[in-house]
Amino acid sequence: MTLKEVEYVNLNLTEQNFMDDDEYVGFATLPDQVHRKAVKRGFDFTLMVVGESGLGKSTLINSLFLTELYGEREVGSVTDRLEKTVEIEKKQLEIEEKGVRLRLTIVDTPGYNDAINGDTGVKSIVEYVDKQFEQYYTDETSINRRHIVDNRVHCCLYFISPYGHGLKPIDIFMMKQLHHKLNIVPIIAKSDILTKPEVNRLKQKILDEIDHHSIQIYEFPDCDSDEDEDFKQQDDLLKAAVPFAVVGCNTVVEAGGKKIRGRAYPWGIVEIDNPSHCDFVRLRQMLISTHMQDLKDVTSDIHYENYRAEHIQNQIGTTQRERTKLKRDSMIDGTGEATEKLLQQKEAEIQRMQAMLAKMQQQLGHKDSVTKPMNGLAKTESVV
Ligand SMILES: Nc1nc2c(ncn2[C@@H]2O[C@H](COP(=O)(O)OP(=O)(O)OP(=O)(O)O)[C@@H](O)[C@H]2O)c(=O)[nH]1
Ligand SMILES: [Mg+2]
Repeated sequence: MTLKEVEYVNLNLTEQNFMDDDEYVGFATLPDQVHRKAVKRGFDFTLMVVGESGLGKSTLINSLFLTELYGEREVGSVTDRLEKTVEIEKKQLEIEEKGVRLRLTIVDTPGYNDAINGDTGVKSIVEYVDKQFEQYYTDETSINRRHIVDNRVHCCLYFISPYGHGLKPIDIFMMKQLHHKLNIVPIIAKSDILTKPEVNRLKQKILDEIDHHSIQIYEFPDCDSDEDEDFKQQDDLLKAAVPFAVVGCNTVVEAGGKKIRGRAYPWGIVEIDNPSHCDFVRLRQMLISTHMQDLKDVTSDIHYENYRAEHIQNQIGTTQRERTKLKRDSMIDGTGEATEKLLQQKEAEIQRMQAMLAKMQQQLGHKDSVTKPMNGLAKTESVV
């Protein structure tokens, strides 16, 4: 294409060019088309809660979504809600707001405990996350790819104890097991037991330790420069709130004739929806109204690509071993025509996968958002 032609194509199709509406090419409706299609298809989002036992994980997810959704229903007695989670529980909900459907999956995990089930707890959670990637990969590479259900974990709320002095060894270990697989959003649990200065101190301590141990938590994207001042201010407040200090509860208390969701103590009420009491509202705002799509994009573009690269690399390793074995056997038994053909097939397969990896590496290299080391891709050279 010549330069002149490029200039022609770049002409702005505004009213000056086309006086009559009928003469528009029509691609200005593309955003509407994309919007309509997305609304029709609905949205999937999977949230996981992880952390030590008894920190209020199940309570918080109930506070975040379930109680509101089942608002009409009779709330069970308090003891119903105090049970310890003993296995990974997946809860699925469909929420509809102004015609937009959201399929929300909440993965509640059993809390671990340094002494008792630390290792097995960690292992089963990591396995769960990997299994979702594996399923997605299988679906994506299968012939019928039309109705893939995305169960990949898009966000992990990691609960940190308010009783300690920062991260515990098990927290560091667990976050390191997970940080290249999903978006970790750290949470200070049960923050009602801390005073404001204590919360601030603990937040800083946790952030320092996260940095010191090179743990990669979810990084909030920079705000677009064309956003309005109000939005930018909200965004700054959100970023400054990490790790979110939350309070969870499923009880409604009466105060001054008003019904409030909160925890009633002899000395007063902690309102979970009050931003000056805790960061619950900010966390919900971030998860639902402002960062859901970014969490999904990072999952897909970085964590899943990491998994895919590692997976392809493992496949290359297996095929290379098969090829070596074939070669060795053929040296002993002599090379038949069938073996020769098989060897060529293996060679072609290895080359195809290596090309795929190189392409992924190149694509990811161009993305500004890639700040994390690519687990799988980093090893590419040793295999090729
Ligand atoms: N003070 C306070 N107590 C809370 C809070 N959230 C939950 N609790 C209480 O903490 C206890 C444990 O809550 P759960 O939600 O079962 O904790 P969990 O993290 O799911 O525990 P596991 O299922 O064992 O992993 C319950 O008695 C809750 O009422 C909170 O924000 N502040
Ligand atoms: Mg629980």
